[in-house]
Amino acid sequence: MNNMNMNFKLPFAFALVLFLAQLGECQPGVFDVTKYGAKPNEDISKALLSAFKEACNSKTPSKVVIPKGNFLMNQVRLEWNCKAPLELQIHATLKAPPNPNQLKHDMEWLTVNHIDHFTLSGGGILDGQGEQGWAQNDCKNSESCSKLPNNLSFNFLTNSLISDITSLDSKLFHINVLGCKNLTFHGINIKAPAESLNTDGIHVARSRGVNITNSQIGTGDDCISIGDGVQEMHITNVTCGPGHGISVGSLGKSPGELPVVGVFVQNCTFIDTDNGVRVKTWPASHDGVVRDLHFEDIIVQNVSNPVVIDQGYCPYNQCKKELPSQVKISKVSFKNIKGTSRTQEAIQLMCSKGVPCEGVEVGDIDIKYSGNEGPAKSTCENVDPSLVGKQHPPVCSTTPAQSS
Ligand SMILES: *[C@@H]1O[C@H](CO)[C@@H](O)[C@H](O)[C@H]1NC(C)=O
Ligand SMILES: *[C@@H]1O[C@H](CO)[C@@H](O)[C@H](O)[C@H]1NC(C)=O
Ligand SMILES: *[C@@H]1O[C@H](CO)[C@@H](O)[C@H](O)[C@H]1NC(C)=O
Ligand SMILES: *[C@@H]1O[C@H](CO)[C@@H](O)[C@H](O)[C@H]1NC(C)=O
Ligand SMILES: *[C@@H]1O[C@H](CO)[C@@H](O)[C@H](O)[C@H]1NC(C)=O
Ligand SMILES: *[C@H]1O[C@H](CO)[C@@H](O)[C@H](O)[C@H]1NC(C)=O
Repeated sequence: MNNMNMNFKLPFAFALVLFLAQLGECQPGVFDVTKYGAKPNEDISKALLSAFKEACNSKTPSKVVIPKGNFLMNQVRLEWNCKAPLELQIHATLKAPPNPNQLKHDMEWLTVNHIDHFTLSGGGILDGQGEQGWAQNDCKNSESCSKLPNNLSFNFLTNSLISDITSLDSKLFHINVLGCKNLTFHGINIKAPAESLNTDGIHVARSRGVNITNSQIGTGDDCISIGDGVQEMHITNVTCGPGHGISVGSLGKSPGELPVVGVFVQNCTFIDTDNGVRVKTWPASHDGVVRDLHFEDIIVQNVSNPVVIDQGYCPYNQCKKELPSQVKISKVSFKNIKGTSRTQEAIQLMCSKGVPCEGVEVGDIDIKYSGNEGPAKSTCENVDPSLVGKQHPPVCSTTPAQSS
């Protein structure tokens, strides 16, 4: 391009920019919910839905924006055949109705379904206002207790990103992920009190390529729980606590569960949690497969049970515990795990006598028991791990109950 051409084009481009700027708030591709009737401290559900539907019909990438401020939001499901990538920017604090009886039981609070190239961002806060709901949760007494809505639900998203969002005090699970492919969570902050029941941080099932990075999760239940059918999941630089740690499972309770294959937990820290990294399967279970789990570079601080395989998991004591789990666990490694445990049980590898664990590798372990009843110890059943590097406490060395 020669100079003359440039000279001619620059002022023209400048005029075009001015003209676009004069269109003012109607920036192309930006759908601000306040232009659709959303008002502070009022329910924005309808406005959000309208803005979303228009954005979704746009043939070029679009943004739905919830600006800074406090808004109420009822249950919303964003689900449409979007024509181009769509970003939902939540800069606001959104509050759920506090009374769970006001909510439909067959719907989450905010659901996003079936979108390719979806992004949720904006640094906003989703406040589930769960306190009233927790008081009604009777999961301790009943198995069919999942009647409270989850906070955020992402289903069948592909190539998507959830970043820079805070979820507070969900009524039940904070974030539920099902059927997604290539979904990244980055910079997520989840908070609920240690005593809130079943407020799992992020639960993922039947998904491939879900990554969770640079996030902080403190809840009353699992930090991250991994259900059946999860493949190629990477969890990196996540801090958990309080709560129950990162769990694969529980598995084996229902027939037809899909294998869990390829879970990588790296550079994660657990503070004041009940467990660190854990695999749990039910006794008297259906068949199942868990393969290729790798836990590496983990710090535990004041964690009750830092490393756990529990194939006799039966939280409400309603199982036939004498019948073994049929979920086969293989190719699992625990490497470079350091810190302190709150009980002597630093390492528990309790595999099924029906299908003993295979290919378990334990690398460097340095866990000190912080109490004074004696040293930290390990307990092992039906597993014969290969040991690499140094283990403190010694792992599976003095256990009589090795598999034969
Ligand atoms: C997920 O990402 C991988 C690697 O980038 C790609 O090959 C695959 O097609 C993606 N999956 C979907 C459903 O887009
Ligand atoms: C998840 O992380 C792994 C390891 O860093 C990477 O190979 C993979 O591409 C990531 N997946 C996505 C969807 O970003
Ligand atoms: C780990 O995540 C935290 C946010 O929880 C972030 O501040 C920090 O920079 C991350 N570290 C690395 C090495 O990415
Ligand atoms: C873990 O953290 C270390 C030190 O911050 C860093 O060098 C390494 O790349 C990290 N590993 C992963 C998988 O992020
Ligand atoms: C260890 O964790 C327990 C349970 O969360 C907590 O009550 C206790 O204060 C913690 N101890 C220390 C020394 O942080
Ligand atoms: C968060 O709270 C809302 C309102 O109770 C609920 O609908 C939603 O499902 C919760 N999210 C998760 C993932 O638990």
